[in-house]
Amino acid sequence: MRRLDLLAGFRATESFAAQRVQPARTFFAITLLGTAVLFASEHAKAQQSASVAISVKDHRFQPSQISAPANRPISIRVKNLDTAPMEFESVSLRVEKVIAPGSEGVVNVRALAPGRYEFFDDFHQEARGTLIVQ
Ligand SMILES: [Cu+2]
Repeated sequence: MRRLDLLAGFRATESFAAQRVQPARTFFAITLLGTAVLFASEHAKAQQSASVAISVKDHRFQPSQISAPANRPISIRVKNLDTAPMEFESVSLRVEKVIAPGSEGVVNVRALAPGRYEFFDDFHQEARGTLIVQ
């Protein structure tokens, strides 16, 4: 009889312990979730594109140098202020986009390593510029 009481007591303690485990498990799950959210937002920040603007007037880029942060996709807004179409092109960036006169085009570029990336107007090759990624 005594032994049974002891066993019942032990079982009670055991189930009590099991109940105590729940909050710890919840805490662990929340911590894990929090960490995941933190990593996801850091990743989102890294993937958020940086925006740079440039214009073309009289077949010249204005300004002729633009800069953007490294390791983030870049979206380059190109405004063509001329009366002729232009084509924003870059071999190193592997992009090419025709922009109608008086309109604007967005050239999206992948995340880049720091460096200098040349671009030009393929229709008026005297128009040249540099994207400085740092
Ligand atoms: Cu071209």
